Amino acid sequence: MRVVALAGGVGAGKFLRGLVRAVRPENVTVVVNTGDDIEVHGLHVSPDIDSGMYWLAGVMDRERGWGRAGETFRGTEELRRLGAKGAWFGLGDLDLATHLLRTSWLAAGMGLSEATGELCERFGVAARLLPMTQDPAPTMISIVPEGGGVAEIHFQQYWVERGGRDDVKAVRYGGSATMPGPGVLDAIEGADTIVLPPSNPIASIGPILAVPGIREAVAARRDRVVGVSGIVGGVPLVGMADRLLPVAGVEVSAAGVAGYYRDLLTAWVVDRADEGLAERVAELGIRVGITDTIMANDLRAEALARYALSLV
Ligand code: FO1
Repeated sequence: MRVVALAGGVGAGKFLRGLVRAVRPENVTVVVNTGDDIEVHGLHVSPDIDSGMYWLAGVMDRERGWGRAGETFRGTEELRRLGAKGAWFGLGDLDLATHLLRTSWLAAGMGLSEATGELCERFGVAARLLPMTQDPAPTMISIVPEGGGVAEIHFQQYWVERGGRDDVKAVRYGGSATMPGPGVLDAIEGADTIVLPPSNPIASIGPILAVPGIREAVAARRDRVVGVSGIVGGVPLVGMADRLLPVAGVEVSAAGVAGYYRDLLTAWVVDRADEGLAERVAELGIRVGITDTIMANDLRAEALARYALSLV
């Protein structure tokens, strides 16, 4: 069985660890959000690619949710001491190796997709990770700064530099002027099942769907698409979805997100805590699955992945 997952962030990372236990990793293709990518100290940082890669390689920091386990930040501390612009973004010392290698390959003319494949091979990741696009596609957030007016800033400035505390007025996806990365459309067209893991719909999945051709390709396979809600009991399991969903006019609930994806889904998995929303989801013409969606460990993630796959 060939499975494609659209992914970004912690929820996807946990889910992918379960997915490669439910399906042979060689048969899993992950289309990854690059809207979070940012250049820091001249280095190309791809947080969601690295997140997927580190989670699948088993070298992630489970508690922090991003970066490497056993990480130190001596380089970043020194950069801060030296007043480096951009040192608000914490690059771990182990993580730096990834960014240095990737950046050197990109500078030598390699594409982001090939560089991702090379890194995954060296990290022993058997699943295929494909950047949604090889073109720059930054997700931009319009905020209301203290002095008033509106300012548009990079997603990482909003989330990391400013701590996600601003009032958000709009989200703009950079991918709308780009084309899908190599292999992305073929993977979607050839998949037996397409999964939307419990990732942030606006910050992680939205940018992927905004790359011209991807939403259409997924919608064309709607009968094979299953998603898992990352909102449980009206609260996101991690991250800032509660702050971004209302900007897109989406209710912060498992039913609200199902509505946001309604043209794409054949089935939607909600947590037992949201059993009461099942009827609303079913009214959208979407099959509802109810199970325990909290992925406390790989076994729970595997059970969730198996359950989601069983619905299509
Ligand atoms: N998140 C933070 O909250 N603070 C950081 O300093 C930070 C650095 C960082 C460096 C590399 C990387 O791959 C991820 C990093 N993240 C950091 C996580 C990242 O900002 C977001 O959580 C993701 O982009 C959302 O998926």
